[in-house]
Amino acid sequence: MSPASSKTPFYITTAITYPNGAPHIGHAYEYISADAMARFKRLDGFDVFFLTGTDEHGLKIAQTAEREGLTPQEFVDRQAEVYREVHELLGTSYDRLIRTTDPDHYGAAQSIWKRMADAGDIYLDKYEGWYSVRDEAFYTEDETEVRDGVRYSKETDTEVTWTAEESYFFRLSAYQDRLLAYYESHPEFGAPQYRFNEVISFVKHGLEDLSISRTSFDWGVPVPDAPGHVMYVWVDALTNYLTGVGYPDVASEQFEKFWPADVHIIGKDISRFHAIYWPAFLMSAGLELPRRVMIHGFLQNNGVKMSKSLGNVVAPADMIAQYGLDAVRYFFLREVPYGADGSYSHEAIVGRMNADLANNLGNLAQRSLSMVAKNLDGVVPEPGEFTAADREVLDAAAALLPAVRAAFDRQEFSRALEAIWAVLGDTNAYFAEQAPWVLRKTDPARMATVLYVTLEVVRQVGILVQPVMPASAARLLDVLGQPEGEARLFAALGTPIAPGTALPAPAPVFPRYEEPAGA
Ligand code: ME8
Repeated sequence: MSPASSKTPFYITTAITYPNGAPHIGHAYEYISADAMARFKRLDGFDVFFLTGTDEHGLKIAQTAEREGLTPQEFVDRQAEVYREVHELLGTSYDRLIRTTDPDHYGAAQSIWKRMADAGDIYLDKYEGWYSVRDEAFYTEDETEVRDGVRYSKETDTEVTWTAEESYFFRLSAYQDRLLAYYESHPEFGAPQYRFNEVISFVKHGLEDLSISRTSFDWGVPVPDAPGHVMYVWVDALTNYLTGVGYPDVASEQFEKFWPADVHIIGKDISRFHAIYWPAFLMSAGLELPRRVMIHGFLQNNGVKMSKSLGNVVAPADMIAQYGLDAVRYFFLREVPYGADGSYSHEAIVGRMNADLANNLGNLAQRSLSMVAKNLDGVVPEPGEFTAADREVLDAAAALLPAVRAAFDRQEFSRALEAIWAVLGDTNAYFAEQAPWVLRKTDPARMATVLYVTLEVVRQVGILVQPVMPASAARLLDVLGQPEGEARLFAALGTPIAPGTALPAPAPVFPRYEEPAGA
């Protein structure tokens, strides 16, 4: 075994969530997708660091805390725990759950501020403009509109209020050309292209300097040497990606190894912060830029936007209780092309569970395994010479890893799963055509070969779906006699299942979803 230090590092992050409300399916979607990516890279031999967490400062948090009669600190302590529990429920394999109230994060945020100030990019002026507390974002007058006497952000439809205060500014306007040049020379930086194009056209329209401190409240990271000023929450929040890997100690082993991040996973509403402000801050601070910002879409309930007033906000816990964690993980990653907006519904989830999981994968595994148990003493048989039909499915399964890897590297999770299920479809057809239950009487040696081929495809699939369905894949690999550890890494895909492997009693791994009686 090579030592861990020789592995290629891979650093992945999610957005850090505002913990002011209850976790919803949109959050779960982001955590699940980033988690699948992190697990994929670990299985593929990378040294992964996976960061997620909570964004605990800012006016929105301070106001919510006040409404609940708590201090901001009491409020975020309580809410951070709620989000920690969601991660536990989802099986998120994070390496650190960062909180922007963690002591090391204050030092990191103040350090990047000082670097930007030293670069001459921060100056003191007066801010006058429209602020959305909900978005923690500033809007220009023409980005807002008035309806029934209330002014809203056109883009996000949240209320904005007139804000006038002394503020530090970041010279964002000076970065327009450098950002455009960077996008041009790094075509992998923003994805998917159709979402990143919006970012590019925003930058092309011209950038205004950004207000980056507030004096009207104190729930934030203090600006160095500027009493009364706290940092604009987004300066503090974005810096979490540096804190998570050891910044400001840029000479630390962790920082040298993991920075720059390989991919920031974020939703479409915050692409401007990640693909414009964040690279500009890093350029100013003389730090490397993340390699990629992957912008996912929004999930809707039955095609309708989730909102508290409509009462259609689904709690991740309820969905998991109903369908099981792995079915939910599979559904989200398979159903919606990553980047696009998507919708979920009971019918769609049950459809995927029964067709893809119970039928195509579960039945194939169960039928082949129970034939081995009944007819071959539960031992993986020695195959005979492979026919063209055998070779076709075996070769298709062996070709999956490069295809699935290429898809994951672009966060095209649905394409990866589609490729795997295409092979399962072909293998089901092969199994039906070869009819091993007939061969049992006519040609037992040939039956053994067909079962061997089928088990080998199921093994490949079991290994490859681990990032998406960790617990079910583990059970599948258990019944295939594949021990935990090396036999389950992607490196093991090239070594076919060993004849003579004793298999435990087969147990179904993917049950059909049955409507509860009376439903
Ligand atoms: O924006 N579908 O936090 P947040 C899919 N604190 N994704 C959704 C979604 C939906 N319906 N609703 C929200 C923040 N999201 C900041 C981030 S990062 C330095 C600071 C996504 O709690 C959203 O796009 O409002 C974002 O990526 C994440 O959930 C957290 O949103």
